[in-house]
Amino acid sequence: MEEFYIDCDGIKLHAKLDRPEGVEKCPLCILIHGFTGHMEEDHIIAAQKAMNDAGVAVLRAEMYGHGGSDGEFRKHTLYKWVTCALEVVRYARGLDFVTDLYLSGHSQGGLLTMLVGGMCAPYFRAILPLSPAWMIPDGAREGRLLGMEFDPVDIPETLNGWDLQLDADYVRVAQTIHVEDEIARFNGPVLIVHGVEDDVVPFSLAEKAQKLYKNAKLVPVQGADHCFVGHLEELSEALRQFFADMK
Ligand code: FER
Repeated sequence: MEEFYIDCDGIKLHAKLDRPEGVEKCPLCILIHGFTGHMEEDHIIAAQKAMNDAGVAVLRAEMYGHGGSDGEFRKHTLYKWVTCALEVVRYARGLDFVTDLYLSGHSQGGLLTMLVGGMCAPYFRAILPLSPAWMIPDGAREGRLLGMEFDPVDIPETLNGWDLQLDADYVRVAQTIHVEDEIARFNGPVLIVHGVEDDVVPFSLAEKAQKLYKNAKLVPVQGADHCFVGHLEELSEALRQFFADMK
């Protein structure tokens, strides 16, 4: 494992690179955590290990305001995350051992995967949104986020929900994002893995995304919650199988 920082216009992004043993060149998957998350969460580590087992190097990176990266949580927005992710993609494309590039992320990182997947479609062999929280932009437009309701026109300066504080800019930015446009721009293979009992991001959203993508596979994980607690093996198996099929 190599640990380092990727510079994003003066914002330091904390990153770790894990390469499978005994191979010189291999594919690489960028892997991003979710909202309030970080790269050491159990489901992120499980995904990283499964990908390594499948012969894929994994670049975990923490986005603005999260984990060991710069930035304040309350000031993060999806634009800032997109800007960070584009810099991580640039970094990954400069690594000379990499054959094919993949992008994956959990929840808000899954939403990011769908956005950047559309924006940089030709760069990715496939994308893997895990429990993607792609209802966030609609929630921002409708005034429903963090389990609370607010005025989506006259947005409160601070959203207080789930014991967190988030600046209004998070909502303003999310309101401008149209995930369907980026879904339509990605024609390659997509793997969605989603817990059927997820009570943070409903499973029905994964079914909707699977239908909208031209070439998506959905692996439902029966009995699993948002972070696949107690079901990490099913998540790992879905990832190993997907990468085996990519060979
Ligand atoms: C929300 C529901 C889910 C929300 C964020 C999430 C900002 C993200 C969850 C995650 O990334 O795990 O209402 O509001």
